[in-house]
Amino acid sequence: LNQKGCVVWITGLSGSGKSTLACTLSHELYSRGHLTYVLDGDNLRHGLNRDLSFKAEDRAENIRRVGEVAKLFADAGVICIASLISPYRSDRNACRNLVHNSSFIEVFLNVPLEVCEARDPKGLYKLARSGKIKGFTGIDDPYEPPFDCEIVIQCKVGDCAAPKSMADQVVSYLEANGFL
Ligand code: GGZ
Repeated sequence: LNQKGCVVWITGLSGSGKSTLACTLSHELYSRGHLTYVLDGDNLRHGLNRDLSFKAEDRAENIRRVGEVAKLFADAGVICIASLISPYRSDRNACRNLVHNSSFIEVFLNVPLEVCEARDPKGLYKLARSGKIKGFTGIDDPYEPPFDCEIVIQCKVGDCAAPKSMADQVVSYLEANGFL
């Protein structure tokens, strides 16, 4: 394995396309002969993190655990792709410090709330708007965008890039910075 491990940390709202980007990026890197592993927030909440709620303290613990696991993968030389809402800057920065700044690549999937809400793939925004889910990120719970992250993927109303071109943006960064 001729590869330096790293953590690609994808943050953004529910419905912004984090899981799709993670999966597309993973396939793209695999096809180029790189070893990757995807840690998806929503999936991990069915297993490793099944005891955690969406309160701020539990989100912090969720992100801490995933950060620790991501670090193990990176230490093993794997490109670990983590996709979690991770709405708090302090939690993301704690991961950055844990993993080591030089191998932590924060990707902000910047999709307007109205776009995420129009997609509403699981109907969760609808439930949040009607008050059936409380503390939903972007509705009645905060999302703190990064001040300064390695990659910003912009999506505007009516103008979102295809997942493949978003993944290519990350691949270019990894190439330019010696991770591939
Ligand atoms: C945000 C919630 C909530 C609340 C359930 N707030 O889009 P999804 O459905 O498939 O992914 C979301 C997932 C968020 O899990 P994370 O581990 O990524 O969150 S965090 O990083 O904030 O800990 C969403 C679903 O869980 N979901 N309730 N209240 N998202």
